[in-house]
Amino acid sequence: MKKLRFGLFENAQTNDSGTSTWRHPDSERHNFDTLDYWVDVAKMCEDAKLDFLFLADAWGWADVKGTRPDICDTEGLDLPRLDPAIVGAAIIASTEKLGIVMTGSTLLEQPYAFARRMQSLDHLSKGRIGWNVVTTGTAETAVAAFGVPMVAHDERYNMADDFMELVYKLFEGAWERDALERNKAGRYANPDKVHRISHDGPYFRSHGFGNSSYSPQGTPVLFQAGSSDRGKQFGGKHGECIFLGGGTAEKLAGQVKSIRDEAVANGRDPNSIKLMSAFSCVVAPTKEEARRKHQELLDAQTPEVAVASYAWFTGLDLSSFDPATKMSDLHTELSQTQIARFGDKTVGEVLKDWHAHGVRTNPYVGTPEDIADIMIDLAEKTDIDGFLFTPLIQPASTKDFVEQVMPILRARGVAASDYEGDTLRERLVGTPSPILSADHPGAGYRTL
Ligand code: 9WY
Ligand code: RBF
Repeated sequence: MKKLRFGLFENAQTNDSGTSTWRHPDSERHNFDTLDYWVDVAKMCEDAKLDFLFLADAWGWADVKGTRPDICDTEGLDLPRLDPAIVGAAIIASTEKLGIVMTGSTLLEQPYAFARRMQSLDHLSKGRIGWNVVTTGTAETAVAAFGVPMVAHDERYNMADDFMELVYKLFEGAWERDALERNKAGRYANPDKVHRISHDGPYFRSHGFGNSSYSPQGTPVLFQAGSSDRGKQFGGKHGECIFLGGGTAEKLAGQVKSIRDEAVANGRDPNSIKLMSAFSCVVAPTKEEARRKHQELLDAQTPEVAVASYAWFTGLDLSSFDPATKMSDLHTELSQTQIARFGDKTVGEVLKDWHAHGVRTNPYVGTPEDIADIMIDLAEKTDIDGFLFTPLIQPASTKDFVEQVMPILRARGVAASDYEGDTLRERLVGTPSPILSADHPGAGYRTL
């Protein structure tokens, strides 16, 4: 079996993803706005040889019929946050090999400034940066805050395609890879290798020179997580690593196949896209202890948090519907994934599910051997390339996972015992060099 890849899902806020776990005695997340918190988490990832630390991010807040529920503040549910790129920059200094993947919105960022931010991080980290490209599902309150017009779900992806074309020009085409000579007796840069870019797209325009030079990876490793139809199309074109929301082996295998097919339709090698499934677990030396720990987490959750958090993702107040309503009858222009994932379930069933695990996948509960068996079985049946570990409480759940489960995965030969390759792209995507492979659409913008 191929060696699996591992990332840790994190969020620079107190209480993410819809479960009210910040009050748990082992949770340190209420200190998310301290450097110590992030240095400790990053070191734990690097000691465990995880491939990367992923910082999710979103804008906006839960808004139910124009009102923000008080519970969002009392439970630290969606605000306040820190900027993931700044947290990422802080982590660079205290790590050497760990990849750092940040979420950035193609709806709300300015491509020209955003490209420079990514290039700066890639330079300073010597090529350890990834960018999770999102179109921002929680758009309604976010666009109000930014003072820009609302854009519908699928159109947000058209906008994202335009954003990508412009940043590829800046990442790949503006400065050639060897433009800088840094020769005190000669010249600093070769002017023949510095180019004007020109972009007049349907949404974005830019003319002139790139603000940063070619960084170690050129384009940061491109991550994507959209599982709507339009999201999958976008991922199959641009994504090098795609996050899947988790679920049964059958569901995952279907998603893996459709994304690899989309890659082929875009002229790409289907195996060059790495697919990583979100994965949660509650692990303890005995099954009984694991079940007890899980019950503690369920008891920490309240129905009000479940309702408010679901509303944040979709704008829908599930408590206002008849519990027998079919989810497939609901519609949102916010995150459609959060309706589609529940198939034919009813509103009442989804409220129970959300109470148990929020936006995360339902956790597996068991001994370290049980969890390792489940992970290996899932990987064998689905052709995924690895897992994005989504902890229920931080840092305690990650500590349990890396101390109890990772050693078993390593002993069974499915997890690497050390970092291989210098840059995140070489290590994770397996390219022969740090830059985008030739069959990726971004490589076409490179000036040779
Ligand atoms: C995240 C994991 O609904 P769609 O399929 O279009 O912003 C795009 C959003 O609407 C979703 O796509 C999808 O990208 C959601 N998403 C994540 C999804 C998964 C499965 C594991 C992580 C995700 N992280 N949307 C984020 C995130 O950090 N920010 C975000 O806006
Ligand atoms: N964030 C979103 O803004 N929209 C999503 O649809 C979304 N889906 C996610 C699915 C999974 C399985 C995971 C682990 C995370 C997801 N996130 C999503 C990211 C994250 O949970 C979210 O930004 C924070 O919860 C915001 O408080």
